[in-house]
Amino acid sequence: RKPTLAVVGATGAVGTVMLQILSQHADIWGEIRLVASPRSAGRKLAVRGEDLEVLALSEDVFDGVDIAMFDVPDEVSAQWAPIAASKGVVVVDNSAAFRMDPDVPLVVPEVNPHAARVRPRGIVANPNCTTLSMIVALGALHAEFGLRELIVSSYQAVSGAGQDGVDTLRRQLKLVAGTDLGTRPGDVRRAVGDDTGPFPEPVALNVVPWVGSVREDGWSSEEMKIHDESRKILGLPDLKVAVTCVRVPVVTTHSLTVHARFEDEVTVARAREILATAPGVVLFDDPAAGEFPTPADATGTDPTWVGRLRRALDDPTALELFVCGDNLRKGAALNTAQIAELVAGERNSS
Ligand code: 11C
Repeated sequence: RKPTLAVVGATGAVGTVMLQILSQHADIWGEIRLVASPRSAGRKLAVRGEDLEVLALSEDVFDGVDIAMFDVPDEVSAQWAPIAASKGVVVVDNSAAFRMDPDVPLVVPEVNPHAARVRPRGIVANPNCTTLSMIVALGALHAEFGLRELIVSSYQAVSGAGQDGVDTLRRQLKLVAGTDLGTRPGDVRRAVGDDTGPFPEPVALNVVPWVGSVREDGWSSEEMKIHDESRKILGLPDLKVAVTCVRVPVVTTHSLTVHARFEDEVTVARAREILATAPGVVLFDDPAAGEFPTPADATGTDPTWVGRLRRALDDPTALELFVCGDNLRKGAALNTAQIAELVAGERNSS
């Protein structure tokens, strides 16, 4: 029997990409059940070329389900993932609710696939989209060189804040397009007014050094996620991670600058070989020919794009790089689907 899959949060921005991915990947699933809040129940959505009716989230929708992919707010996952797991469902959860739970593996199939097999709570967590936008490339470099320290800055797309983030940028762009705004103190802020949506400051014609909510000692929740999740995924509980998260006026694809320090001296030639052959990574790095990754290239694609690879000027053990990853695909829906496929594959291999 082919496994039954539930997609919980099927109508959201990430859920929509999940359904596209299910229609594009090898069809390993038997029944697919689409689930959302009662508000969206009854809608029809296409998956695998078939229109399916969305069911309201309830205990009964998990009857007979083998694996469920959740993309819902943290508090909905916190409540419903354990309910589904108690019915024997393996939950692959894309919220932050369980990522740092020691009894929940945090999995990136290219980096730590083995971790998905040990799941005492019946839940496997999917990392944050910013962590995911860099970790496949860093995992490949770590396997070769042994990572000691990361210093990263993010350039995050507004879709990380959901549809509200995208709508806010579009609204603000209309207000500033074709003007000379950005030339006088406060002019962008006055044009945008209080309409900053999910962001603390205007995001059009601006960069905002804040993502997420306030944590202790001046850190943001997003920065803490990158710090803690990188350590857990790479299995390096003492990894030094310095991170600053920044929102930029880009719709899709998170980018990061990375300074990565390793155990011994590194060469760019060997790093290039590793990145050029690592699954899930594209090396796009020929500045003389105008080639380096940007969100405009990476959006809608699966891999982590890497460019601007250099050895640090003052440290032969460190590399500098620039990475881009589609925050809705590898950053969310794709990695979740890959984990679900990995778990489904255990049935054939055990
Ligand atoms: C953003 N990365 O770009 C965030 C959203 O922990 O999966 C991430 C929410 C999460 O705003």
